[in-house]
Amino acid sequence: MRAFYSNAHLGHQPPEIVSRGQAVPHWEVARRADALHQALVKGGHKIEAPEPFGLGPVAAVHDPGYLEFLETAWQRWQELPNPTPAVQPNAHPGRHMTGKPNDVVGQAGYYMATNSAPIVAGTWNAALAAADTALSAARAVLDGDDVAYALCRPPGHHAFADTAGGFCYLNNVAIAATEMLQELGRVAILDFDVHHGNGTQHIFYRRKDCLFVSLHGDPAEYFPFFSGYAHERGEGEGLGYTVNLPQAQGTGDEDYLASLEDGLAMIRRFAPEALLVSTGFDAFEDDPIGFLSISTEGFGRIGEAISRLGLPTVLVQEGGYNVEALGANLTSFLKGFESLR
Ligand code: SP5
Ligand code: ZN
Repeated sequence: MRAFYSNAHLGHQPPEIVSRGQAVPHWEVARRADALHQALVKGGHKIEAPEPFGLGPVAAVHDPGYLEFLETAWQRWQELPNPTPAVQPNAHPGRHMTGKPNDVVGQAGYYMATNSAPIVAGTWNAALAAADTALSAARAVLDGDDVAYALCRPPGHHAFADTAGGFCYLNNVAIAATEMLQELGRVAILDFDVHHGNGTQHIFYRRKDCLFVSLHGDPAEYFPFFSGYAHERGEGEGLGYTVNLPQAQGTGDEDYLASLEDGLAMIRRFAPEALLVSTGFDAFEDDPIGFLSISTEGFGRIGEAISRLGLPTVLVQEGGYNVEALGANLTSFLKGFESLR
């Protein structure tokens, strides 16, 4: 299997974030990518640097004002009195506020949905490289590979067209899917990260050429809280092309795999020409910010179940925060996936 990885992520070292009113070390750390990379090396996969695709495919998904903010915010923040090394918002528009500020502090609140996506000096380059990584894997599959893996860091599925949030800046899987839709009539995205892929859902919410299926912790009790409910099914022509399968806290392999089969059945019925998978390992039983109880072996069974679709597949890395277990979980997943190829 071809795998894509860029070390540009090393420039993205986010500082502490606030969780439940307390400053805590960020979970989305560079060592995550090292662990995943090592697992790929051990597995004998061919690892390549991504091609640069330029801003075109990124701008096909994201808002121009948002992209300008991401690119310039860190520099503008450094010009504030007593600047901190990271752009982090402290004032967000509420439900009834629609103004659009010029000031970088105001814009941070406008363009960031959470405080957990700080922008540091290397964030923009890292996010662009992660998008290129997903695009390179998509290109490999468009050119005839059966499966390709994109080791993206930072992750992407909480990024909306015009907002960062939840450790994400550019929506890597949405950018790759949009690129594939230039050449294909229909693609599906399956998201098994433990958090609802709220950004991805919103980007495709009104479209019928991209089916979005997500399994995640029940948002009534868990981040991202405000979307991922079963009643969200798409809008307009997109009605019926978004499928949310929320899982109760503590759900383990057996129940999860049964629910996954329901999602896979919908993908079969949709009959896409290719599949993209938002591959997160934070549904793991020992994830530090997890909610579900998937075992390392369970990820192998998830890989096998997805592989049984028999579709050309682009695997895009999302979350997973137990750094010690990440390599084993990726290895198990890929072994399960490749066992049927
Ligand atoms: C890509 C991805 O997996 N993003 C995850 C974003 C989760 N953000 C929530 C962070 C707050 C977690 N606080 C939990 C405290 C547990 N001790
Ligand atoms: Zn996650």
